[in-house]
Amino acid sequence: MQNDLFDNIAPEMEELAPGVFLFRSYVDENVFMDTVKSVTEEIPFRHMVTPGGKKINVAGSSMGQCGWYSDHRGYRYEMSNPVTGKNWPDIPEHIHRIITNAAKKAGFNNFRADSCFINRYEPNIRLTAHIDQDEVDFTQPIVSVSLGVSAIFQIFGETRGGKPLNIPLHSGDLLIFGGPARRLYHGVKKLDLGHHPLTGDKRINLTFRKAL
Ligand SMILES: O=C(O)CCC(=O)C(=O)O
Repeated sequence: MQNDLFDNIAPEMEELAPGVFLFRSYVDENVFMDTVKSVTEEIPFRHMVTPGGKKINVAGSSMGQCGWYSDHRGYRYEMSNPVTGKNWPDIPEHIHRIITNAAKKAGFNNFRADSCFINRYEPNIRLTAHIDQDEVDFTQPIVSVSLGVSAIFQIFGETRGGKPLNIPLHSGDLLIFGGPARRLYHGVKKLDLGHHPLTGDKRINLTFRKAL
């Protein structure tokens, strides 16, 4: 009874639209930032290119059993890092626990990520609207964690146009989109000039997926 009352005052999770779940200030930013630092020491952030040869403005790195990759051969998941030939670093078990628990709370009971793409946004950089469609099973959600400078995440519809749902994401927020929202266009608005003690003028986003 007490819990119900408390949950109503400070809900841990809000469903913003069908399949879109927001957990404000949910993660310990330092714990996630430590993982980002150790992964990017091994695999520094880099700008990949699209299959058409355009530089991707958001720099990326990966951890997990497989890593998202893009070059002239197309968008895909790679079982090892094509640059070094080595496996991607593992997703630490304590990070898995946090992500899997959040997914369960949103009703995704079988979610265990096998891939995490780490995005780094610099001031004025945006992520154009896209659908994540290189994964095998679209019944699995996407779980995203934001660190550092705040940004506006946008969810459109089944096309890029129209009025988006704008979701401000701050450091420590966790967002899940799955179910009816899994195959909607989404992107991130141009990053405003800002400062955060953890990341300076940048924003980091970790996007956990079940890709295989
Ligand atoms: O940076 C974000 O909040 C979202 C990232 C994203 O949509 C993606 O990596 O596909």
